[in-house]
Amino acid sequence: MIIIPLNLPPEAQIAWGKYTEAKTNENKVKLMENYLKLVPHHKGMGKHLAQCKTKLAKLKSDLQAEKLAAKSRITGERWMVPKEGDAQIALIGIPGCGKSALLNYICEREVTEEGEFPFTTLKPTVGAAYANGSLLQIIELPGIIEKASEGANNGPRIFAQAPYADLIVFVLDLHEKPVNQLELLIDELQKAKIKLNEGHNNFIFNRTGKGGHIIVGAEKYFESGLSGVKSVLHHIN
Ligand SMILES: Nc1nc2c(ncn2[C@@H]2O[C@H](COP(=O)(O)OP(=O)(O)OP(=O)(O)O)[C@@H](O)[C@H]2O)c(=O)[nH]1
Ligand SMILES: [Mg+2]
Repeated sequence: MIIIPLNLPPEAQIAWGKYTEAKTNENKVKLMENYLKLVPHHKGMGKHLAQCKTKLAKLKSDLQAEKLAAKSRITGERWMVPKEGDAQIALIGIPGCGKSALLNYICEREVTEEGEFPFTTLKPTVGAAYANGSLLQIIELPGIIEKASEGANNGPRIFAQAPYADLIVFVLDLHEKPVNQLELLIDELQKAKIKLNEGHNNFIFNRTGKGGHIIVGAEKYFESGLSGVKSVLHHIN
């Protein structure tokens, strides 16, 4: 909590009052900036000014995170979340394992509803947070169930997003046989041809003289026919 010095000039007192009444982060940033212009910058105010500047920096980062989350909110039939910010992080887990709770905790606000029953989050849900100066876009993907890779619970749409993430976080409910959950997640991701702990393949597209293309570096994917070809296309950024 910021403690207000007793010897503030009247105009700064009024500006502080306005700041404390602001409801949105956008207004808080504006009003704090205005307040800082009116506070005398002498030695006695050093500690107070430092506190206000720290608060302003936090407000600015919260505002940026809010804007990023709003920009990438999923509406209507749209599912794919375009990458915004410095990194995209996907939270993956079985239904009801605590993905929404974790998302809300990391983002320090109620980004999404936590449900008493599984299958509460049915579409990708996006939040944002700052960590060490980096703006992170965090996506809760709907729960993965058995046979998701074959289509269950929108599995293919979930797996279409996963390769775009810079990091996939497995969220496990420690009360519900976590090892089984982990095995299920890894199994379904592998069946969906999503590579874990490997870099992107370096595919090379060579145009042929006759108007076609040769793709170099994708041989192992082509062994599985059309689904392999689709998988290759998914892995190309
Ligand atoms: N005690 C406890 N409860 C938790 C924790 N994390 C989540 N919960 C509760 O578990 C329930 C499910 O949590 P959610 O965060 O909605 O789970 P989810 O993975 O988002 O679920 P779906 O969106 O349905 O897939 C909610 O009632 C949460 O409040 C935790 O760490 N401890
Ligand atoms: Mg959820």
